[in-house]
Amino acid sequence: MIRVFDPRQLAHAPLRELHNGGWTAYHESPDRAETILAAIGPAIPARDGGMAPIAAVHDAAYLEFLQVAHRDWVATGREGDAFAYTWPVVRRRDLDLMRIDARLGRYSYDAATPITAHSWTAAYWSAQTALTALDEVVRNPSSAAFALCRPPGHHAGRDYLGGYCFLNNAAIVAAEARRQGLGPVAILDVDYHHGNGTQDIFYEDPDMLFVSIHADPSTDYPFYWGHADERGAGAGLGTTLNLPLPRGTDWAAYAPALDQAFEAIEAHGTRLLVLSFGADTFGGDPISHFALEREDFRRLGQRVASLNVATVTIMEGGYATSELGSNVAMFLTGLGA
Ligand code: SP5
Ligand code: ZN
Repeated sequence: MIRVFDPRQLAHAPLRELHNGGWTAYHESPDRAETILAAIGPAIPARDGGMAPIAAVHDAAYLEFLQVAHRDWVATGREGDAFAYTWPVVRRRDLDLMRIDARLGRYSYDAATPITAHSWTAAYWSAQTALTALDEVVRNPSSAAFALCRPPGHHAGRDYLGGYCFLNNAAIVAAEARRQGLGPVAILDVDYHHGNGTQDIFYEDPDMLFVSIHADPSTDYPFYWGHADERGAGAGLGTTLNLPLPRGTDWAAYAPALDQAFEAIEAHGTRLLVLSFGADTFGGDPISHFALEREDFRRLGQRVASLNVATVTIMEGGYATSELGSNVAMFLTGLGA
């Protein structure tokens, strides 16, 4: 199986994040990707597919903001990484504000996703890494490809960042695959956290299936999205399937949800699957509360392979850095080739 990794993704390295009311070292660190690469290599670098597939998913003003935000932050006299502290949640209006703090609030939904001088570069090459993996699957339709992406993407929406995510790699690949006529396309998200950005982007889309297995948002980030009663809206009603599971979920409890997800993916007539893969379902993850073991990632890979559908796997979360490489390698072993 082709692995894609681009070193320009490593340039994004925020110093710290707000976590449980204080500062901690940033969990989504560059060494996550380095340790995965060491365990799974070799990988090919990303090819530059340009802005068009990114602009097909994200809002133009948001993309412009991402590129200038840190520069504007510094120009205001600030040091370090940029992040918001005020959000327009009450009586939102489309105000065209220039103040960097107003723009940070307008284009984010959490305070745990700092923007550095290199965040745009890293996010851009993360998206290109995902697109290159799609391209590899297109060139060899029977195959699967793994995109070693970071920063991750599934919390980012059309015009907002959050959850360590800036550009929604899975959504960009899914939209591009559909544009190329590779559909029906489905997205399966198995990161510990609900993929709220991906869900939102396709919420009213009648022919993009989004299925997510994740920690119950009643107890876990991102709280406001990912509940079982969210099923899509308008023409997209029924094309979103949320399968929240309680803290403590192990493989025995996880596997039936996976069966349910696969039923929906097969019923959709899926010809191309985009898999948002997070290894933060691991029992040893420092910010998560499922109980999958190393061997379970092989089982997960095998179950995905048994679908017999062309699959682009995109790396999302996973923060147990010392075990992350072997967990991802295990998953790829199960996925085959
Ligand atoms: C891509 C991805 O996995 N993003 C995750 C973002 C999670 N950010 C906030 C997590 C806060 C977890 N706090 C739990 C405390 C555990 N003791
Ligand atoms: Zn996650």
